[in-house]
Amino acid sequence: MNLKADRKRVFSGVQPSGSLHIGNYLGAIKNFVGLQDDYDSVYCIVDLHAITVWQDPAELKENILEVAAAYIASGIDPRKATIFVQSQIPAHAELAWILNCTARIGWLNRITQFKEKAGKNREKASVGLYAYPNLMASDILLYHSHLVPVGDDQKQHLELTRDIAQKFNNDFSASGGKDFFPIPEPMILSAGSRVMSLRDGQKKMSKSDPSSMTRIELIDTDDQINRKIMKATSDAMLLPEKVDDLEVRPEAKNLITIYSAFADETLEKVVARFKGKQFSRFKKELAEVVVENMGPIRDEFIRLKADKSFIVKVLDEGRERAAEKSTPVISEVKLIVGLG
Ligand code: AQP
Repeated sequence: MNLKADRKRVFSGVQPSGSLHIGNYLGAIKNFVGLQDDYDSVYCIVDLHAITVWQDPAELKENILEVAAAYIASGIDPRKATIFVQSQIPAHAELAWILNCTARIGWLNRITQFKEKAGKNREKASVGLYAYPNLMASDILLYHSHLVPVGDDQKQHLELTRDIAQKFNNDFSASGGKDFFPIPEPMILSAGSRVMSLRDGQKKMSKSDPSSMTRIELIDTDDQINRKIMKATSDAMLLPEKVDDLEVRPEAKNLITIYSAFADETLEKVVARFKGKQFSRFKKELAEVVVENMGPIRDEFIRLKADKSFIVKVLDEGRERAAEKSTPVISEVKLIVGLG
């Protein structure tokens, strides 16, 4: 059986867990677009991940379609890339169970995202939230993926995926597992790989933050973008003279990083342009560059959201293509493990 893709394969996903924001866009989706011409690109809507924390069922259904619309509005072409819903391919959950038996508890205990998301109430967190990284490993390995474009927050999960793949290959080397899973490489682009909250430069911009003032959402109007940026937390000083000065000024660093990512300019260039200026002046220009980039994506996103039959068709076709790619892998995994 030939499990090898003709081209190297890229896999990534976004959770339909709320309104997407510029962190998701800059840290992940924007990079997906650039890869679709050169790689066999598989972009998933990871709804099984989303339910590791409670989701309103009606909203979840809508959010799934919204992530698909956001992918396409951002420039992912469904004729080039496979766009599909994770729960529609049961092999994700099947392989995740097998990998639950490969991964070690000690490995999961080190995952910082679980600690952050579970917070003080760890005993009350779902088992799914704890085992989340194993499901993510399953998503990636099920497609024999080589590259995984993600934001900086997912780096540790990627390292775990590599450990799981290596252990699986070793554990089953005698029954066909040797080199079975390619060891995937993370792809973390520095500009925009960690966009912080507009209200707290130490906290990641996140869909689940209760305040929408902390993030710029894909759906935001130009006015909302302007207002959120003008009200973003800054500090009492003028803009810094050197990039190094940003290290102790998290809010300034965040706003300058966002500018640099959207304007596609280095931090050095942005700092040189605005050094010694007032935040109010800089924020005005920042809002302009964000509106210029996100405005057309928002308009297309709204248009696509209203065209449900098109989105459903894209997802149906994506499911078929994802099944074609993943069925031989899960069948082979079962043979290797001795199941069935
Ligand atoms: N703030 C961010 N900066 C850069 N990249 C980010 N990503 C998320 N937040 C930022 C990247 O977006 C992709 C999809 O993320 P996800 O949907 O899997 O969930 P998440 O990482 O947990 O993101 P959120 O927005 O914070 O969602 P909630 O609040 O639901 O947990 C990933 O590649 C991620 O790195």
